[in-house]
Amino acid sequence: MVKIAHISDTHLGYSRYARLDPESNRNQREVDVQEAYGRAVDAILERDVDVVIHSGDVFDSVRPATHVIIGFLKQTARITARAGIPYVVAAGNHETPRLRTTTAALEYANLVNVHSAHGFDLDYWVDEFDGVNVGVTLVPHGAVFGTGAVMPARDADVNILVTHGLVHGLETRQHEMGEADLQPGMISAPFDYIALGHYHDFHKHKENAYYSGATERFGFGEVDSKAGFAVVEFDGNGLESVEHVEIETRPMIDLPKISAKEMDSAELTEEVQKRVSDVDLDGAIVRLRAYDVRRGVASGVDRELLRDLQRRCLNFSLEIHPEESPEAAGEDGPPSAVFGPLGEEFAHFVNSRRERGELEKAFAEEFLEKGRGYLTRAASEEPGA
Ligand SMILES: [Mn+2]
Repeated sequence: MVKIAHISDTHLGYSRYARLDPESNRNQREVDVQEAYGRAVDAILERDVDVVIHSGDVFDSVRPATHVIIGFLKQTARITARAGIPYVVAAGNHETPRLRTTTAALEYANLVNVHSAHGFDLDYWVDEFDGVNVGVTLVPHGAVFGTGAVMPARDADVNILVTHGLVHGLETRQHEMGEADLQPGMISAPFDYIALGHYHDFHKHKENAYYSGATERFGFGEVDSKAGFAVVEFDGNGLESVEHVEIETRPMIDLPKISAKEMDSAELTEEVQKRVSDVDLDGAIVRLRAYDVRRGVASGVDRELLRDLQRRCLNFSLEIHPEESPEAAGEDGPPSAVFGPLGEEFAHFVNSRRERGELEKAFAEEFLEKGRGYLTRAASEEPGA
């Protein structure tokens, strides 16, 4: 019997919204994502697994900040150095440098004994557990395009393929850009298990191929996703079971949409009030979308109410759509205005001044760009740095 933990899409270093964690002064969502990985490590250690496999997008970017890398190494060392459990990873699209000469941040993982495939070649790792040979073929994002069908190694008892990308027939929502499609042929060989990364929901693609899902949610496209990882067991005949283990994350709430036809500002305010009453919003990430909003109505919504909601929630955004319905706007169609994140509110302020002719075009653009830069820096700067 061999048991593995299959984890993926931890996206360490992801940050969003202007709120800072009061203790560390770092972006609160970045801290959330780091803590979600820590909770996944806790849950993995409780389950007495033989191997941990990460199927990519460990980091959210090619150049994660130093504290993000250190956070990853500290948590991962609890598995490798302290518990002595092997850990293998194949890089995803988010962390793969465009240039072959750029060093990948996953190179650091070697320092805590992780076996990491982050270049442009296939890699193979093998180990033995109670007389059972487990062979893991790793196809990192950089090798996906040049690779045809991958075959299992002949001398292993349990054969696992790890790769990162989107299988045919699935669509990612919002966070991903669709730059990582997998060719069906590549994952067609008779592996005992194919550990897939990139799609953020736990998902069975084929009898032997699963996405473990992400360890957090990275936008409202994933509001219904359950964060976690998978525990996979093998017996003498190959794959025995795949179980999704959920981990706790910050609540994300998509409130029922408002149809604002014929409403004036006072009525829209009242409707917002109704939607948020009796909902536990404290600390949550909350979105409320209003459709069919007439021109000029949104700017008259009670600002005191919106400010109060923004104080209670990690982030509260009221999205204003002039279209009649979500279908008319496209389910994630861009709103005409968002009352919420500071940067978006600032952009709205500058643009409406410009539209009214109070600011010249060139000045407004420069003002907007500079202001956004300051806000972003203010949100990400470490004290004293
Ligand atoms: Mn990805």
